[in-house]
Amino acid sequence: MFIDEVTIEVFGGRGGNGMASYRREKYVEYGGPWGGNGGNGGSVIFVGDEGKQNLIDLRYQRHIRAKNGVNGMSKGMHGANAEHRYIKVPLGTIVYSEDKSFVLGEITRQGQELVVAKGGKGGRGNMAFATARNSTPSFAENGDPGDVRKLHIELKVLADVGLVGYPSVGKSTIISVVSKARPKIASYPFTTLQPNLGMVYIGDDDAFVLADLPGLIENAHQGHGLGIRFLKHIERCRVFLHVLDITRDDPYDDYLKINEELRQYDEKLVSRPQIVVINKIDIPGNDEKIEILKKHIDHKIVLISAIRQENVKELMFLTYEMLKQAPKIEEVKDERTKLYTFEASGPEFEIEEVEEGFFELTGTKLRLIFERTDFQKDEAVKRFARQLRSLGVDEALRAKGAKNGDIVRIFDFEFDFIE
Ligand SMILES: Nc1nc2c(ncn2[C@@H]2O[C@H](COP(=O)(O)OP(=O)(O)OP(=O)(O)O)[C@@H](O)[C@H]2O)c(=O)[nH]1
Ligand SMILES: [Mg+2]
Repeated sequence: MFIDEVTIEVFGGRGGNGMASYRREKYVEYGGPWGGNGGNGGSVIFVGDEGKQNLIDLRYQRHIRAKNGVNGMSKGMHGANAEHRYIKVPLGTIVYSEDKSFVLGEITRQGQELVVAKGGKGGRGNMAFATARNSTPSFAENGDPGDVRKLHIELKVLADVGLVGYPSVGKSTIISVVSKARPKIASYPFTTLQPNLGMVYIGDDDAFVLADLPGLIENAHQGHGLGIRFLKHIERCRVFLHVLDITRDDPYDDYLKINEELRQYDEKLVSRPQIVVINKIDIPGNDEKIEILKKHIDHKIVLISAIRQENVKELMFLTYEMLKQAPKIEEVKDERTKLYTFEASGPEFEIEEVEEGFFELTGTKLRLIFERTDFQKDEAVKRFARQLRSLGVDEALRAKGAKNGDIVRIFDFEFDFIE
């Protein structure tokens, strides 16, 4: 099965909590704070891997979690950072937000990394809070939660050169004689149901990636045949090998129709460098059709017999030369989408008066300091209150008309408002 679209959920690990503890030593009467920091949570990281051909692995692991950081310990020991969770993905993988309104990034190179869910920072232990004024703080910070996101993942095959043409013209036969790819070959249409990639070596050091694609037919862009589903995989080919079967009734008409399909899908595709490959010349009696093609087509034309491997090597050399001249294709510039980093966005805090005397507080900064607070500890709660004050929350509440005894809800907790 060829999977090129999948929706998954990723979870960065939670940061470990900081520890609140004290030094207890025989000869030290008042031991100082001695709680270590929590370790950072692991991140979920995609890594480009040439060996992967499609997204099938993700299909079977829709929820990907990285580990939590280890909590801080006493005796000043810090918790260990959690290891990151690395997920291998094929080159050409594009990571979108679930609704596809944003691109988080794209993997185009072997070994390239993309953090798709960042782990939370570890909380600081009480050791870290000791100051001249408060030398024995009793509280520590909780670790931050990791990112949690739903993502839409799409693969657009990254091939340099794409074989396009009607079904049964011999595209798979060509890739099978120039690379190690071994797609199914048969005389019925739509033998190829998914893109096949093959490396074509030119001499000792040079190579390019060739893609064999399912055959196109008229109105493919409207979903006919295997249709549009695979057209996206040729978007990023820099050179097309447009394969014609000389034994068909009117190969020139085929040529026009396929080009029209490309144009309908994306105007840009028709201006890409193209070599017209006339295949099956081992079958005699088609000279007249060859003359018509030569007369009407402006692109470079190469005659081959894929099955007899005639002129196929020469075709690959020529393709390689054309590829070297061909313009680079920009990385995903999906006009509908813009690059987005998922950085926490939105106001630091917001206040809504849900009903008379009942206020609900939300916001990004507020969430962060809330998550870090250990509400079991008096001193930590006091610190939380101070942080709210310096954020300007108290003042804003008062401005909204909050009075003594009103209730203020902050995420999971409710507090009394005290003037
Ligand atoms: N005589 C002759 N037959 C060929 C040649 N190349 C391919 N064929 C035959 O044409 C038929 C179709 O070949 P494929 O390579 O499967 O064609 P395709 O373009 O990949 O077809 P789809 O995957 O359906 O789009 C097979 O029966 C091949 O053996 C050739 O050079 N000469
Ligand atoms: Mg095929």
